[in-house]
Amino acid sequence: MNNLFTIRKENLTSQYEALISLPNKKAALGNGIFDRYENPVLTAEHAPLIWTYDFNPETNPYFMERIGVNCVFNPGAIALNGKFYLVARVEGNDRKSFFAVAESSTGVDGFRFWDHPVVLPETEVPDTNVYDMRLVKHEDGWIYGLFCTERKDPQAPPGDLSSAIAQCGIVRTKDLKSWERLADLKTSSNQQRNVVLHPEFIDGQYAFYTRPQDGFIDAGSGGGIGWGLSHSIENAVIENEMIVDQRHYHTIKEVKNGQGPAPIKTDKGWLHIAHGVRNTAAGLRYVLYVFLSELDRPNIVSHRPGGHFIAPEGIERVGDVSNVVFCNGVIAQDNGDVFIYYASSDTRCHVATTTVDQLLDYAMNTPEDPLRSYACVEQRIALIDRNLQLKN
Ligand code: M1P
Repeated sequence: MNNLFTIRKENLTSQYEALISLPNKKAALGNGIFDRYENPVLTAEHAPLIWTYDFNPETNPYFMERIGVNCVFNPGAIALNGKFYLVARVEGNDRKSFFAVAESSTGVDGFRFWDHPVVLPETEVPDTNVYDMRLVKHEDGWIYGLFCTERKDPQAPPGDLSSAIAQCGIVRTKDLKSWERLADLKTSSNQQRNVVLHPEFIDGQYAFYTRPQDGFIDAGSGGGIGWGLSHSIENAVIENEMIVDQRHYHTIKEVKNGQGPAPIKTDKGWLHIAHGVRNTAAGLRYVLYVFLSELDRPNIVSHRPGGHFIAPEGIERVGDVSNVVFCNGVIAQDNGDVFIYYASSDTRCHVATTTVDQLLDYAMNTPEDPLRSYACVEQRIALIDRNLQLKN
């Protein structure tokens, strides 16, 4: 066996093991709403070396990378039997994404990918690209994964090799190992991304959060977080789609928005984490926001804390698609602890921790966006004056 092969293999293996065993610590004093952590929980470097290198010295004498991984982001999340699982979007150097399961016993560090990525069955019309799985333990007993399936737009004019149609693919599993593909969700919208299954039946039907759009990137005259019901999950069809949370001029969600993970059930209502997008001279800026909806009517919003909940900071601001935070995975434990998995700049995955009580306090006591600078100043002066009174 040649020396170069052995040295590279050994060094890369110990570097990989050091990365996986790196303990993660809470970052210094946060904002009281959630805690960030010092290290990302998953990155391209967390891809097992057996995914990317050929370990045969005969066929790979330089121990050269054969099939690279570009980034690991936008994970769905679920807790099973006391362990934390992320079903991450892994993007190869070839730009195609696939899903892979990473497991941890702490939820904040030690995430290790299983040996094999998810084998996602195709439908009759194969997906070109799949991404952003939302995992939901539904009360029917299945774990569902709703994800975006993207195919070339058949109406694209010749020479246009970018236009795509995004729709919602659906799979289900009991163990995250074998996955049954169901028919894609049917709605009347040209484009559907960020579709999420509500964990409970509503009026005996499956309930979906949707995001109807006119174009692949642009909301056009559509957009907003939608809602619809379907009698079947095997052949899910939404006939009536209503908008639950609209886009709004001069807010963090003026260009588009989308439901994040399935909402968390609390005694005060359903807690939602969503993303909002606005345009800037530097391109689109994605932030996370929170809202609360009624317990019996999850499609009716009761509280809308103004502004962003998490915005990209520091290293999070830089990546393949910079200035983006995106969340499609959250784990709420029975003791009230909440693990929010978010990705930054379509490149890596992070965790933020908080509790259901903190999130409810935030959702119910943060004032709504008053939509005008003058009204924002009034809102802030009211806070200052109350504080000054307490000081005196
Ligand atoms: O690049 C930012 C995000 O863009 C899309 O989200 P949305 O449909 O809301 O614009 C998705 O492709 C998402 O994966 C990506 O992180």
